[in-house]
Amino acid sequence: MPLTRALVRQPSPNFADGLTRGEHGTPTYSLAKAQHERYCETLERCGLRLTRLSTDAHFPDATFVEDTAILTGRGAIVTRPGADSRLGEVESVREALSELAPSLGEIERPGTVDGGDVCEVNGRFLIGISDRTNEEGARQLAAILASHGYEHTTIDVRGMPELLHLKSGLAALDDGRLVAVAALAARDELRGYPLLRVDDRESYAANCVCVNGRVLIARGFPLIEAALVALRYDVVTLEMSEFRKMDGGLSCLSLRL
Ligand code: CIR
Repeated sequence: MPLTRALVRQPSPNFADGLTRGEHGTPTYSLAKAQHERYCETLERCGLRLTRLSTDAHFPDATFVEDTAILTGRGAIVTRPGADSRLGEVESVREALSELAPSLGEIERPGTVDGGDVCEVNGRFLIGISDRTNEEGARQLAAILASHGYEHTTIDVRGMPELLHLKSGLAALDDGRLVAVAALAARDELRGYPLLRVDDRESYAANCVCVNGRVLIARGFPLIEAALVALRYDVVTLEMSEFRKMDGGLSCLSLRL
């Protein structure tokens, strides 16, 4: 089934006040806004109709909408983000999703789940346990998914501090191939999947997004771009420098359904 819609939220003027490990400098708002606009245009070119949520200065990380919900082919699950400063982001997302998809449930306290820890591949959900997604949140999510016929695998990434979320180092393409950083590619939980291993120098680019046959990747990572082209994927590159400064990747800027 092709994707038809996406929720996005442009960065707010105080975007730089969001959470970050600060490894890549301070973002420039005007640049982030321009990069976000290119991202939105690309989603539209891939056939998606966008719902644009409004910005709210109380939530400088709210442009990373992916963390606030899990979308499945059968409906949506609103999360409970693991960072306190992000908890309130879900309200506007819940409201917007109520018009677009049936609700399958919500993650409840004391569970926490960030959507960046959840990767669907061929109807199975890989759920990362991280500093943001706790075991209780993963358990609740797995139970909701199971009640709608979905299987899951949990992957504990707490020993991998370089990954904020599971999907900081992992993506699933439309055909079931995984794109993964070396440390994840070696994990038993991912054995058996066709897999493209990302060179350590390009680990940021593992977080790519497949939309209706196109693969969107961060610009400036020639090895992964060449590898995807060699495998005959239709690759689109996007400048992501300002979002990287806030520890965000391509997938976190939209919820796609
Ligand atoms: C945060 O630390 O929550 C944000 N600055 C970045 C979230 C990125 N989200 C994602 O990778 N799914």
